[in-house]
Amino acid sequence: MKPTLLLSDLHLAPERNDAVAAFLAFARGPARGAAAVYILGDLFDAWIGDEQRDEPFAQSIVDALRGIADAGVPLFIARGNRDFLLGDAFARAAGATLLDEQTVIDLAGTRTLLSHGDEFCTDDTSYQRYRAWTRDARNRKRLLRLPYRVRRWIGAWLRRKSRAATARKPESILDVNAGAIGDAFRRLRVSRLIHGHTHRPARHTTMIDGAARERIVLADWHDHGHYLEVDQAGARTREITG
Ligand SMILES: [Mn+2]
Repeated sequence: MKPTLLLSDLHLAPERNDAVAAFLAFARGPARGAAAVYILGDLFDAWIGDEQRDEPFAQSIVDALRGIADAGVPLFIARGNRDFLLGDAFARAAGATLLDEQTVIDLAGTRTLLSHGDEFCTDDTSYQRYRAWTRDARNRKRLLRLPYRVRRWIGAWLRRKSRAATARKPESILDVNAGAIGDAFRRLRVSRLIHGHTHRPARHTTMIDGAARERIVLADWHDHGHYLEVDQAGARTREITG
């Protein structure tokens, strides 16, 4: 049986040569032999609207995604907090299906919740206010009506602001909240949760209502490429370089 591959937080940008090379190698290699590929948010370090496809760098990534889809591999992409403006024109060009914020699938026989994961960081209240604003469809429309160069400026400003805020906040509030995780496991009746966002790769096992549940946190692509491979035999982490 072919494995399903899951990855997140690639933060691809023209200047991030290693991550880009690793992603291109992933798209040409392991992705094409997969049962399905799920990218769980922050594929791009910034996405300010689907016009970005016209930029050569974005075009090269879209082409690589298209290569996966054209090989007959179902490709699913969730929006992260950096690329929350990914839209239908992008998805069509990439041959991908955009995922809802939370998606429950049967993954190799295990009922699994897939998410970018930032909704679980409820201790960071200022971030949650920002997140709620960006996830509101009316606000997205408002943003997308602004000229592209204005959005580019806003995007750069937001990234600077986010870096400064993250550096200032205590480590503990940047991680997920245990209560929010427990609620999601119960509400969606899943045994496994796979998410990214926190850049704290790990496999956590917790008992909830007398049953063992697993939470897998995907690694970011800061040093090199990482993905999770899941099939009937279990889940394994893999690394890839360009
Ligand atoms: Mn994120």
